[in-house]
Amino acid sequence: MKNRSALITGVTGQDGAHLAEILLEKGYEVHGVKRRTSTISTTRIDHLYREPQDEGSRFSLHYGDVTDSSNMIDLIRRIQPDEIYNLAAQSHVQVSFQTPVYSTQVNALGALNILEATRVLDLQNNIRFYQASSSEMFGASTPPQNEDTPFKPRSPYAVAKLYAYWMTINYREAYDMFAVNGILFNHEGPTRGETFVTRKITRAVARIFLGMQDCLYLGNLEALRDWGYARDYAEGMWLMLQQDTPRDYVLATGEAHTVREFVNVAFEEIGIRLNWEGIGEEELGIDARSGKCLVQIDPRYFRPTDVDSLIGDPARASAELGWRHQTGFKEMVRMMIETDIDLAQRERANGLSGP
Ligand code: NAP
Ligand code: G4F
Repeated sequence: MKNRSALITGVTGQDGAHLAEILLEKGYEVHGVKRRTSTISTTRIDHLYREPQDEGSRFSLHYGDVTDSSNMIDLIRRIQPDEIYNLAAQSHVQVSFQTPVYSTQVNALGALNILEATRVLDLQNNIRFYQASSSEMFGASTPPQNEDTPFKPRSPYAVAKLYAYWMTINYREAYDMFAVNGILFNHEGPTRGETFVTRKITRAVARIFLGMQDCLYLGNLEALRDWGYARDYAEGMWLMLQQDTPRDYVLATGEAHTVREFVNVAFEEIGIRLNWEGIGEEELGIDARSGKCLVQIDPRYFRPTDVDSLIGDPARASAELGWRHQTGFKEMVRMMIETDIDLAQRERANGLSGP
């Protein structure tokens, strides 16, 4: 019997790599779309990849870009996957303020290019489509947020994601396509991009522990986020495409912490308790024992408009998908710190950076 097949855009990213691993474990043939980059971008998926000529390999990579509609048509025509997961995005909210047009081309029109490719190929009723929607779309809406909460986006990233969200619904309604939105709250882990706040913190704490860095510079410490573990969320994406009827789902833990709390927990992992002194841009995180300043505010990390508070209500996913996050907040922070200490030790051994 033929294996089920999936096409993943954004396969080199945090979620794409987790999803590819999960689908391969489930017996899928997995096709990933990878952009041409000047430096190697496949470190998260290298362990999954065997040479294409290697018989039995169920994982293939294809060069592509979601902004190239002809490329999307060509890939979908050749692969004819059972499922498409559109995870490709310019996924950094702050960067979207500096690159609003580009972020819209990728995050909004990228999704449309895929949906339209399935339609022009007349495959809209053969392929199930997952769109990586985001809790960032809720923006200024009061928490807890669920599938019925109004959207009040606060960034070019969120506005672009809303376009893709509504297009996904439109293809479901207009063409009877199995097309769904996973509205995912923040999810992290050891393979999270290094410029997102959680990984930036755990990388810095690991390097401070090893004497390779003196201080961590951050922006808004009061932002409240519902942080889960990425691999749990990738399983939820798959579950959404296995249902009898297409529906949109929120995935979240239901528990939230401020950036400041994340910093405190991360430093506790290396035995440091922080005292916070001063206010606003002058606030400092001081090592309670040594008196050393370990955290400072850098206004460059403030956003023109930020999202204050995201706390998800995953009740629908729990009732209909049987989905629940498996990994707790502190366990995830510990996992990230341990991995980043290992990484920093390897960097030091290779002479990549020193005290
Ligand atoms: P990520 O690590 O930044 O990965 C983004 C992926 O998209 C990378 O593989 C990137 O390729 C690829 N990409 C960017 N532009 C592309 C283009 N024009 N064509 C094809 N591929 C392109 O993001 P993530 O955390 O895994 O998130 C996955 C998706 O979920 C994103 O759509 C994100 O917006 C959404 N989301 C994430 C979260 C979260 O908390 N992680 C929450 C809600 C929604 P390169 O490796 O070449 O850069
Ligand atoms: O880690 P962040 O950059 O994630 P953000 O903006 O919540 O976006 C992430 O989650 C979304 C889901 O809600 C995804 F759709 C999106 O793709 C991405 O994965 O920032 C979290 C909070 C913000 O309020 C930010 O202002 O942390 C605050 N923050 C404080 N200092 C910082 C920093 N963020 C970053 N990146 N860097 C800082 O130094």
